[in-house]
Amino acid sequence: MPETIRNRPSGSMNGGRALAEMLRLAGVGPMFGMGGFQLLPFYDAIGLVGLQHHLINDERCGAFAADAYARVTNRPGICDGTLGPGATNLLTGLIESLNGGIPLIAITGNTNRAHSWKNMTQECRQVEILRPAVKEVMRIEMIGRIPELVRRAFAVATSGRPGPVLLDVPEDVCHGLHDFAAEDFAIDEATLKAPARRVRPDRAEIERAAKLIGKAKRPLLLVGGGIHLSEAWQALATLAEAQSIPVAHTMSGKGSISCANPLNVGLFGRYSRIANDMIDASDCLLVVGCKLGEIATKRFTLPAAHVPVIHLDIVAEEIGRCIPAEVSLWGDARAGLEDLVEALSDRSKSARAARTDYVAEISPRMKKWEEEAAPRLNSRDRPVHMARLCRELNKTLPRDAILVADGGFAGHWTGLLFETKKAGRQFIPDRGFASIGYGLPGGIGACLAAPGRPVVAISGDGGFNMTLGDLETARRIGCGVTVIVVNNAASGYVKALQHAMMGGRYQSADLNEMDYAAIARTMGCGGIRVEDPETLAAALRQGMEESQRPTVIDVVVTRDPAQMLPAVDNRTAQIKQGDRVA
Ligand SMILES: Cc1ncc(C[n+]2csc(CCOP(=O)(O)OP(=O)(O)O)c2C)c(N)n1
Ligand SMILES: [Mg+2]
Repeated sequence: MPETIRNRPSGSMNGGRALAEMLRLAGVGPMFGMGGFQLLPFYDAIGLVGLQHHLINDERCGAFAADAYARVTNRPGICDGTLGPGATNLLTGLIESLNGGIPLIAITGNTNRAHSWKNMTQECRQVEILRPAVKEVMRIEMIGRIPELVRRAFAVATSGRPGPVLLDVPEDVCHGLHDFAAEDFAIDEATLKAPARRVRPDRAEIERAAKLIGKAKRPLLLVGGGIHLSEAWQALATLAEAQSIPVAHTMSGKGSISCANPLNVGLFGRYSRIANDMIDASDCLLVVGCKLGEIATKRFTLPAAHVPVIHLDIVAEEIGRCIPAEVSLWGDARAGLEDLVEALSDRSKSARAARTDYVAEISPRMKKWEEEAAPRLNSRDRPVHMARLCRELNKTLPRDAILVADGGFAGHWTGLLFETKKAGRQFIPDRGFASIGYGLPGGIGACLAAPGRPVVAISGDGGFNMTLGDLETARRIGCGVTVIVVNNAASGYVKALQHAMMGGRYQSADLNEMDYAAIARTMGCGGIRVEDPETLAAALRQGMEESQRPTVIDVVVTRDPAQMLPAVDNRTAQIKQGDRVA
């Protein structure tokens, strides 16, 4: 074990203390949870060992906050829940992390084993309920094994495709005493951050991929969220620039290269600027850290079957799952991209020369798209047009800002229109599970992960209502997050679909007209209501200047369900019965 780890305790201590000592050794950031009897010794030890923990008003929000913390840092986010309802409330958040490949450790209290299964209060089969929501469950059956199992939790959370781990702690394990030796407390530093270890794809497959790319006239990179987990931004830019290969990205893959990079062709899949057309005309697709799921493939209609696909992924069985791969590169994204750069290095100059006309297409096509979209992007409409809101975010957010986007329209509009100014995970949508309600807690987690950087969260009014109680959390912990509420007084996505597909018969789709800025002010937060798009930039700046308390910017957007769908020109959307448009 590395020498850098010092101050290891020894002697008799309870399980809760041992757990906290291990998390201290791991250098974890702020944790999120709500206490109960079973984990009390752990809570007591948190302050004693100098860790930070924040009471959250809903455990699901704790898991979301930990997930966003992990996305910013690539270090496991930590959340906890007490026996029973505390544990089951974690479920939705854990699935977000599982599907998104996000390293996270959840700690749950469980019943005292001397009395389990005798109608203990709040008891349920929580381990079985949570098992499919995590990468691995570790039930701690012996106090003395706490250090070993915490070590393993970090190893599982940060290795391969990262993911959430559940540490289930029976009451008697948490409260009981054990004599620990100093050397029990050790941790492998490599496992404290994803990726814990990097594995390189097969050399022969790299050569086959290089050959395919080498002879392609119109190769295209399709990049997903794996790029951020692997921190492969530089390797991607080097390959793309050395070989003149444009880059398209999923929502989670935004920031794979800066949106301002001339090789960026934007989002592909359900919504696209020019990327889907580029896919159609491509003769070689290089897919990196992307599962090619429903949205990325427009419900499995992209790409056309004849285009050869090279698929690079850390999960072997993900390769070829949705789209057959001509070449399978099983390994870490950064390592695989570096190997491709090397394998193609003697062909760089000729490749760039051969693809001069190809990459020269990008700028005029992106400009043409922008000109067509300009009336919406610059719209002075009242209520505010979503495209205008996105443009104001692009103009106002500084280079290092983070935008957290809730499920639903907030995510889809910004997925298409938000532009990062540099490479990195600066756009955080919850595309693992796309639950609404991620925006505010995700904003809290991102804020704590990135002190000094402006964090803006964008959420629908429905999603915000779901988690409004945790505005109190943000206020209490002095978190300067700016929360934009896209206020359409509706479960807008549902209403837009009912408009398009059900002949305008609206069922359970309307919300009350509310002023969320006024609610925020009542809760001791900043609150600004925006009805005029010309005042958006000033409101955003004011929100970002507040570093000690949250600001809610309530943006009144269209109530017309015909105008809600997040295509750039939603009037062109052709919806057939049974289709999913958005
Ligand atoms: C927990 C959860 N329930 C239901 C959905 C389905 N859903 C997707 S978008 C949406 C509308 C949410 O309303 P709001 O947050 O106001 O966003 P809007 O579409 O109005 O912008 C719903 C219900 C979901 N994604 N997550
Ligand atoms: Mg809404």
